[in-house]
This record gives sequence, C-alpha cells and structure tokens, in this order.
Amino acid sequence: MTRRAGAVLVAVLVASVSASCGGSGDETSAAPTTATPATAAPATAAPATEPPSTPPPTTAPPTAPPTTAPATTVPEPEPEPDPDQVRDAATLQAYVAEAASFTQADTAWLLPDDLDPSAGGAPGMTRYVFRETSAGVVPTLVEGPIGRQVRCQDPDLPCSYRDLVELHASGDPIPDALSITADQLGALVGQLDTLAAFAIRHAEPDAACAAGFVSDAIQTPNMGSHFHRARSFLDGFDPGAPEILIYAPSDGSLVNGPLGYCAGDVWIGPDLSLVGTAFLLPPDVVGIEHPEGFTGDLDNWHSHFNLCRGNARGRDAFVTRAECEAAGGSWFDAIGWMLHAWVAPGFDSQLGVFSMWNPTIAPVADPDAVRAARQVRGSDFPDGARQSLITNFAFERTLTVDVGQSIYFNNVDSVPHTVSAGTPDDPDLASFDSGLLSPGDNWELPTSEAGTFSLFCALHPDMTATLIVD
Ligand SMILES: [Cu+2]
Repeated sequence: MTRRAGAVLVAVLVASVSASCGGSGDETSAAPTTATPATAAPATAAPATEPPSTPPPTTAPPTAPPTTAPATTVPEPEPEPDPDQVRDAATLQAYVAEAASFTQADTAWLLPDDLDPSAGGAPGMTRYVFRETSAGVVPTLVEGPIGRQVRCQDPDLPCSYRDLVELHASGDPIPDALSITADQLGALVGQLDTLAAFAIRHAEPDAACAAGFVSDAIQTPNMGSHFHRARSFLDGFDPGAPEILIYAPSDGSLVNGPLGYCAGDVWIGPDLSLVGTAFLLPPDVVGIEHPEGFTGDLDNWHSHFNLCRGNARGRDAFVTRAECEAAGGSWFDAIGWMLHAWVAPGFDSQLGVFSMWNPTIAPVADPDAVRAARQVRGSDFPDGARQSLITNFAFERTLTVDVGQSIYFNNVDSVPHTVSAGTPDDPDLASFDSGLLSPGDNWELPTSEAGTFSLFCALHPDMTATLIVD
C-alpha cells in the first residue's frame, strides 16, 4: 500500500498565538495487542492536504465576537479566533476521531520487543511488511536486525557464498561495505563450508525424507519449497545443521499447487534439486530477540506473522485465521526467527548468501530485477527522495534534505500517524499535512524553500521532529 500526496509547498511557518488544540489526545495509541476488533478502515485515510494557497474561510465562526470596536463601557472582548487556527483544530480533532476507529485484525500476533529501526529504509533493514486482509492491515513480516547488521544484497558486492570463499582465499582487501574483519570472514566461510557439506549430503530429496525432513509442499517464487525437521528446532542455532532444506523442481518450473510429499524415505512428486538451506529458531527456544547466528553481521534474519501456509492452491496467503482454516491452510500467528543460506552448488545467490530471495531459483531472473521487485520502498519511490521510517511511535528526530529534495515517509508502525507541520501547540497544517497514514502507508513531502521546520503527529503529541532544508 502506498499513497502519495500531491505537491505540497513547504512554507515558512507563520508565527501565531497558541492554538487551543494542543494535546490532541493519545486515544489511539493503545497497544495493538489489546485492540478490539472492529471495522478497520485502512483505505479511508484522509485526502492529501490542501495546497497552501487555499484561502482561509472568509466567514467568521458563529461564536466570533463583533468586529466593530467595542464601546468603552463594555469589557474588552476575547481576540477574534484566527480562522487558520480554527480550521487546524477541527482537522486535528477529525484525525483523532478517525484514528479511533482503526483497529488491527483480531489476531494474537507477536512482535519482537525493542526493534531498532535506526537502520531502516530501502532496501529493507529492520522494518515491518504489512498486508491488507479482510479484517484490516496486519504485519506479516519483520526483518532483522536487532543490533548491528549489514545488508549485503548488492550484486556488485562479494556476498554470495562463492564470492565469500574466493574473497577469503584471495587475501584481497575486504570491501568496507561488508563490515567484517579477515578473521571474521575466515570464521564465516568455515561455518558456511560446514553448512554446504550438510547440504550436499542431502542433495536428493529422498535423503531429506530419510533424515526426517517434511515438505511444506509449497513452492515460493525465487525461494523454493521448504522441508523442515521439527526436532532440529530444539537444538538452537548450529550453522552445520539447518532446520530447513530448500528444494525446487529440477526442470526450473514453478509449480502452482501442492508440490508432493515424503512417503517414508522416498519423495513422491516432481524431480527436485537442492537449492539452499534455511534456519528457523522458535522464540520459545532462543528468546524473542533474534539469535547471534553466523559470525559477522551479514545474516539478516526475518520473522513471519499472520501467515497462512499451504492452502489448496499451494501458496501462502494473507487472510484471516478463519479464512485460512476454512481453506484448509495452516495458520501461524508468528514463526520464529528465520534465515536463508544459499550454499547449494549451482544456486549461488548474487544478492548475498543470506538474501531473502535467490534469483537463480525459479522464476530465474536478473538479480537487480529481483531486488528491485522485492524492495520495501515500492515501485513509486521517488528518485532522489530521502526515505524516513515512522516506527515505534517516533519520527527521526532531525531530518535534513537539500532544497528541492523530497522526503518519503513510510509508516511501518502498527497504528496510524500523521506528518503535520508545526507543533501540537502551534499547528500549521496549511504548510503541509499528510492526513492519516495507516500502517504501511507512504507519503511524500516535497520541499522548495530553505529553512528549519517543525513537524508532529496529530495523534501522538510526543511525536515531533525537526526538518532542516538547506
Ligand atoms: Cu502518531
């Protein structure tokens, strides 16, 4: 879901007396897990702000005092309300009322505490992915890190398994972007070699069946079909013993439907090739924070939420629990921390050994095309814009852009927010105002003048930030 406003000029904020709408309420900030079901209305976000050239109302509010000078015997009247202030106050109150009707789906979903969003942004570090369902917008994925990680999903960087092996063997300088020392690289390659040896021992799906792995029967594009071994979940993280082996049809096809199954030690289904491995660590084994994992910071873990697996069509679906179970799917409130590791010969991922998607797996595609298609920022991310996440009930405290550069806000929180000009005590919505941004909504704020500006969220007065345009 993305939404973009029309062009909005950033005007110099006009100093005005304090508006009466400060502290516009925090009614909507209840923890998502305690929300009650109702008619979630993510698509009803307010329209884009009016351009600043819109003239203020010309008629005074009904309560306005007479504009003629009072007689000297009459007590001095209240100052006449500024029409801009009256309008802003009404708008802010409308946002609060509208946001109060927003609820998450009635699902018991689990999100990691203490997510650090500081590294957020394209192409996706810590962030939520939201999906719209018939019951509202729900988070379906969160990606690591908690703590420091390096996303190495650039085909130009040596981050595939084979690249890392060759880099280690060469003794060449390690690109700074990998943020890894030579010793750490050696340790990582050693771990991956151990993993690759495990993978090769299970090159045939029969070997996986014999070892107790169970097929999920679902072939995910650019990923394959996951065979998991439940008893491995209990062991914690062992780089040489992944919980999951990943296979895909050897003919390169993308099967649209149930893939097959293990009958004892024998795979019944299309001819499969091993394409990769994955790790799955349930929170009740490793805790809510994602595991330390592999040496270095290249391993980007993720966790799924509100996921319906394996319905009759052999595809994951984003539906409610009731709809999932009615369709014969398996429902997961939350799946533990997961990590792909592409170490199978012939399926080296140029988006990195730990990438979410592997362009060598059906449907085979150019790495850049796969990466572009999977970026969090969406296809309408404006060229040259600065991306800024709204998450954990906070803006980035200071946003700095060049004159003319726009800011692209992404609401990756679980509740609505707004990006509104001014402060809670002194709003100036005529300068800019996003309207309600539901979870997953994006909003672009162009800039046209140098200056320092304040912005705030109409729903959460603690959410303020400074915008520096220079
Ligand atoms: Cu807010």
